[in-house]
Amino acid sequence: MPNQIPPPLTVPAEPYDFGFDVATTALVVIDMQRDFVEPGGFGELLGNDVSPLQQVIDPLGRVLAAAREAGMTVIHTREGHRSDLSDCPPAKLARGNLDVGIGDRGPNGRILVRGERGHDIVDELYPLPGEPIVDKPGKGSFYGTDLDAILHARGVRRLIVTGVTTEVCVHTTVREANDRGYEVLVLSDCVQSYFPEFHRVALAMISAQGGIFGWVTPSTYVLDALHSVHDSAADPVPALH
Ligand code: TIU
Repeated sequence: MPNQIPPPLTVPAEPYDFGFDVATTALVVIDMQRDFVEPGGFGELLGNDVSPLQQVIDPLGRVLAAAREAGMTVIHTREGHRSDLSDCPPAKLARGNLDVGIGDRGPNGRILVRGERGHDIVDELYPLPGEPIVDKPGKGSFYGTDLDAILHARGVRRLIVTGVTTEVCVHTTVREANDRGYEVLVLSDCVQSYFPEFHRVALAMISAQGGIFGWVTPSTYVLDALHSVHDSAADPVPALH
């Protein structure tokens, strides 16, 4: 076989085409946890209807499968805290004046506490062994975590970002990544918000001003690109005579 340098891939995006390859790009799946996506968790306690977030599961599942098949790095994040809450800032604990808040018991266990059922990722998108899970105390995936070290160790320079919620943990992560020199593509149908207007504007803010934070595109283009990697890898090797 000739050397295995992956082909450069290009997808249409706002504000212009985004180029990537599977070797230097990671799929980042942000906070697809029961506490945000299912009833009885932190999202609902904050007064939100969680059902819009469930729309992300199907398209994101397809991207996850294609990324795995193409051999791309896949990283999952979870927002949450130690069981003694020692890593939760008092300001975060107090925020919202909630009767039941972070660390309190809900239908899926203690809210946003590591090891509890609600804190974990939904079954449909569950990490495979070997896919790093980054537990983060805040909204951004870089703050207080080893995500940057993991990406550096793998030579990753570009991120394809998915998950919830668009204007909170996704946006904070995109901003953190941008300031650290990563090129970031956000998949518009694989991120969601409890607020349709915030979702729309948050995406517009990323690609405005020539891509001030990054690029935005629907997942179909990335699926096609990733499938082309897999298809070309599956091409029969000419027999040697
Ligand atoms: N409340 C809300 O929209 N989001 C969060 O608190 N965390 C994440 O976005 N993951």
